[in-house]
Amino acid sequence: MTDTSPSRLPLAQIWPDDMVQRYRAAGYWRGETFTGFVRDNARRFADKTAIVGHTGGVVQRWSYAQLWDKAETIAAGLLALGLQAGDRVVVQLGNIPEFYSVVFGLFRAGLIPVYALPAHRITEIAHFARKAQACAYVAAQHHENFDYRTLARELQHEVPTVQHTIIVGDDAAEFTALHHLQPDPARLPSQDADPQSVAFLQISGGSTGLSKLIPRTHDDYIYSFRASNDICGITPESVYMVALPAAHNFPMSSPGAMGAFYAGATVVLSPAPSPDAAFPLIEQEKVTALGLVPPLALLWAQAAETTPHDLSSLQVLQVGGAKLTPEAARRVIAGLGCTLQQVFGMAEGLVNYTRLNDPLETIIQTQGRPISPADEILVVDDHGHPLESGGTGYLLTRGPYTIRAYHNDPAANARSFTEDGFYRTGDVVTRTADGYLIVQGRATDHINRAGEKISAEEVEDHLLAHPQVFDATVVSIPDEFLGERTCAFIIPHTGTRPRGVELKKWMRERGVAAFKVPDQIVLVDSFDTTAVGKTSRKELRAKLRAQLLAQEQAKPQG
Ligand code: OOB
Repeated sequence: MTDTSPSRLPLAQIWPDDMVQRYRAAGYWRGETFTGFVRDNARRFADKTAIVGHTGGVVQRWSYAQLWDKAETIAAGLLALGLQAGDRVVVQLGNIPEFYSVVFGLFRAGLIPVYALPAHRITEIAHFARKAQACAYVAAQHHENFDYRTLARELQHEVPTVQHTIIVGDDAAEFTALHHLQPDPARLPSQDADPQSVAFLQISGGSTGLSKLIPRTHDDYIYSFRASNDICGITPESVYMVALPAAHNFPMSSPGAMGAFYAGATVVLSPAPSPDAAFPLIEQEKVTALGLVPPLALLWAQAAETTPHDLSSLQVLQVGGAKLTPEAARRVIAGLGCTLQQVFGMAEGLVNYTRLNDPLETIIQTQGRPISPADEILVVDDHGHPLESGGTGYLLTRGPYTIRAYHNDPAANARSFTEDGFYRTGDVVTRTADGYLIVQGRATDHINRAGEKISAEEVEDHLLAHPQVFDATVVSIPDEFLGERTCAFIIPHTGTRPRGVELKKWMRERGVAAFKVPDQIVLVDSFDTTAVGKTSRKELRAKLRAQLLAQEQAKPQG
């Protein structure tokens, strides 16, 4: 018999003792926990508005005291179902207030959220649940015309450790509705979690194959957003808007909703990142700060020129997740008229910001500098030798809020970390003499499609499973709007000619996030590997990309 019971082993994230001592002595790690700071703020800011958002078209306004009450009720309800401290729970919710009551409820119960994006489908959710050995799944009934109850059925069938599904919405079908949980307060733990323990698992962009799980501790994550608050000017008076998906690390913690809650500020949830959805809310709630990916920032700058809405409350617009070119930065500043802050971060840890009072050219030309004086930055050449400032090379980092290992993934850990604990970010950067980073590109084959990270290898695997596909190579193509788009080169099996639309439909039917479906599909007879030798996928990708771009440029305009 196979044992399907989730492991109750504590999740660990190991920094060497001397570093732990150093980070504590410097005051970076203060022994705070998520539960601790929300409980404190429920007292300090009891009646102040913590969250403004919509559930099913109805406006919700929760005070800090209400947020805490809801979190406690959810915690006691989840524990009454039989979940136990340390169990993992996959959370897949859109930008609704319940995202935070559920997450704080999980923290209060000592449970570990695994953050999925609403765009993920069964293939990804089942992978996260297996990797994390999750025993429960929390999802919205619907989001953007997708019924997550169907996904829940498949998930419970495919991953037997997942014993419970909790649905946010009126009709939970055979599952448990969030509002029908039966709280058993006697089960609530009397002590908060160990600040050095793992608080949650975040999802990596995934450069090779499927996404990895990123364990973040209370101490390290809270430090990252407490320090971000100082750099980004977040105070109790701030109104921070979550326009990108709430589960993404950028609107979560840079400084994100978590930074805003920590400060006692107000978080406003935009149900979608479009100007149509967000602009009225900015005017109504007097939003002061928010983060966007570059394509959205450009769209907003354009829409701001003709909008009837008053956006003058906006003080800081952060842009990150993908490269903002200097030209785009100028357009964003001209269109929105507030302070631009570039954010170069990663769910694994390291976050860089341009500072609000930096000279304009620094804000336009660089992706900022690290949060912490304790962030160690190495820029190395092909042989791993550190370069002088001004040199361009691979970015490696370690520090008080950068992970030392992925969860349950020895192969990825061997690839992604050096022996002395530096994380290989996979980014190619130039470091200026004053310590600012300029992102030049990626060393690995992941595609950054408007801030959404796609593993070429993962998409190739799906395409190769198609009966008419003999071979597939997926590459990124520079795109004016998205930054990068995906193109799949396909060699069909002899005698077949699959159509692009069919292959795209096939991808969707395999239950993967829509953003992974290739934007473009090109059929080819062979990959003509003679010129590059048969060894390097990387060279092949570069060659196919160059060929396509040359063809596109040769086409007559118009
Ligand atoms: C953020 O996090 P992830 O984990 O989705 O992606 C990290 C990767 C980085 O390694 C880099 O390749 C790229 O996204 N990236 C940027 C960038 N910000 C992120 N590339 C160029 N310029 C930028 N400004 O994307 C993320 C996490 C926290 C805060 C902000 C972004």
